[in-house]
Amino acid sequence: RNRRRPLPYEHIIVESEPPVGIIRLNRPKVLNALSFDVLREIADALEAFDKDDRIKANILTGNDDAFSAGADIKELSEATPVDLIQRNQFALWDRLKKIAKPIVGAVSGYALGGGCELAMCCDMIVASETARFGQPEINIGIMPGAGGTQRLTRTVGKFRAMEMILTGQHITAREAEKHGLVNKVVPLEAYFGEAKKLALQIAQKGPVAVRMAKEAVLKAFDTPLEEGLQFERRNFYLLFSTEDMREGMKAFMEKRPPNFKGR
Ligand code: DAK
Repeated sequence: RNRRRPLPYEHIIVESEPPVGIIRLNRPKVLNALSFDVLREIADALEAFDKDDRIKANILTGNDDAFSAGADIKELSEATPVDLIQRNQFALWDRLKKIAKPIVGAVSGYALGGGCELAMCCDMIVASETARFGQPEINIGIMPGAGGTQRLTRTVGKFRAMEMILTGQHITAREAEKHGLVNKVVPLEAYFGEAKKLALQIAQKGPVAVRMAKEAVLKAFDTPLEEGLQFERRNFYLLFSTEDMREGMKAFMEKRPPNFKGR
């Protein structure tokens, strides 16, 4: 319990508090700008938690002032298309997309550009009242490049997404809540605790069912309904082969809490 293990990370702080894995972006001087190395570390840490049986859910967070102000503009300013291709930064974003265990984003302060896109890679978002979301890339002559035009549009709708992406204006946590971009907004002192509550709640469920359910929900983003329903059905059938399913239903009938084993 509350074990902290020092890991070889430079730009993030990783805390293993089974059943929750916590990843904090830690470049406060640049508002947690996402350099290539930060992203790589986030992907490494999430993959390590995916392999750790004691961890059932993750929290991805920054600090009170910034979740992340986006891609590291210093690093990008000199880049050529060939640099971008060679660095293959998109591969890192693809790794984030493949994380199997749920990720709760705990967002306070700025979540801009790549930072907003990183928040949208999470499965749920708890925001502090001070959080601000935006895709300001247009202000520096580019456009969202890590899913913003797609994920934001699917989440808040075409008109709102156009406004944010074409004007670069930020929206407040309350507006984000109204438009379905965050699960809940709480006072500054409470956002991390709320995120943890959500993670702990999920951690009590059967891990295989959680994993299959997450996968099926994400499938809704890139499949037509019929195909998505087929996918859901496969995962549903599969859960009937787990010990956790027998245990869950047995526990219900015996009026006791289930003892899930992730088998
Ligand atoms: N990159 C680098 N440094 C940043 C930064 C960023 N995105 N954001 C802030 N900083 C640094 C500032 O330069 C400043 O450093 P010093 O001057 O003290 O050395 C320090 O953080 C504090 O920032 P400010 O002094 O500006 O603080 P303010 O409170 O006045 O303003 C702000 C806060 C968040 C409104 C402002 O810093 C700001 O507008 N920041 C930039 C926000 C932004 O434009 N973000 C979008 C970046 S473009 C890709 C995938 C994705 C992307 C790119 C490629 N591939 C897969 C290839 C994504 C692109 C983006 O995100």
